[in-house]
Amino acid sequence: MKKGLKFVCLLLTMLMVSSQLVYAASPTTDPRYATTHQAIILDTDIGNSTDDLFAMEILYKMMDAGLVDLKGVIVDRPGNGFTELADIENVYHGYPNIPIGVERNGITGTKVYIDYRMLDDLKNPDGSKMFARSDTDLSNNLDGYKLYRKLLAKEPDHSVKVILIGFVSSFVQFLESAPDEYSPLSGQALASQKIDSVYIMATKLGESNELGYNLRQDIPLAKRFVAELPSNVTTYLSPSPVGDALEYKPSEVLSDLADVDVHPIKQTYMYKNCDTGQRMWDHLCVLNAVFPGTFVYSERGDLTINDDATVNFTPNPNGKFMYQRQGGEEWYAQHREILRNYTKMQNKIK
Ligand SMILES: [Ca+2]
Repeated sequence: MKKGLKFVCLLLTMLMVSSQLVYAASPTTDPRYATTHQAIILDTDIGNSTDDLFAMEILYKMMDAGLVDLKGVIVDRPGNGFTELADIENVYHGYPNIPIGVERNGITGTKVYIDYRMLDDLKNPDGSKMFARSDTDLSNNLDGYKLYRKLLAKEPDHSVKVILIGFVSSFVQFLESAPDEYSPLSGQALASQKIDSVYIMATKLGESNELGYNLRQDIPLAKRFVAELPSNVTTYLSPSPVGDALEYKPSEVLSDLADVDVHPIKQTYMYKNCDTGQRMWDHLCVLNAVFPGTFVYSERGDLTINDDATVNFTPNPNGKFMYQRQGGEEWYAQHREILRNYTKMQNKIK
């Protein structure tokens, strides 16, 4: 059995034995436990905390294993150098042709905790770039909301999962977009027709009613996001308290990457202080999307956002929101292992 496939089986087994699991059937034979070639659009604020890098790392390796089909990456962080990081990621992991959408009108002025844009400047001893880039002139890339429209228009109905691990500027612009050359549908109608579900790292539900980092940067925008999501698109929140207990120490990261000389995560941890109190939040949205049925969620409900950066979650069997619940000690031990195994796993040679 190939190393990648073997690991996926191990991962499924680990998820299966988790005390958090709902179902009892064998995950390796039950399609409820993993997706196959699941179409995904990733929307990230890459270039701040490193957990976006781990979410991407996992997605590319899931591509290698045939679990997902990453249709596009939206970089929801305006400013020079962030889109280039997504390009470095695509190229490094062997997927240079995954399109990248750019947010040019989004949230600015937020604190960048770990600025790893220097990856694009690193050189090999012979003067060549340490991290290769695609030939694409990124200044011509589509706006993020346009890329949503272009990608979704081509996909079967109710087939795409959207993973939001940053701000929601591009996604809201997409929801509010008008018919164009890609689709005669409005953004909301396109979302309702094409998107299966949304996975967003947001709120502190389960611990408090705080809105959380990603949404509180622009509360009017967050309100539009919640109000304009189509009612048939179930949206799974991954509240920050779930990831708060998932620490991946810089020393462990570097140890797990000891066998490779050059890796975007390794060089980030070598050159930057990553001991900032960050935890591993974002990749949980990926796991939630790709292993449906293996996590425990709240009941369905409605979400409203208040001006004081709090939320109200009101149970409603017809509500479009659910939130992931925190695991126990055993669950966290297993999820630390899952994360570390993904880091250690080699990309498939293409
Ligand atoms: Ca993020």
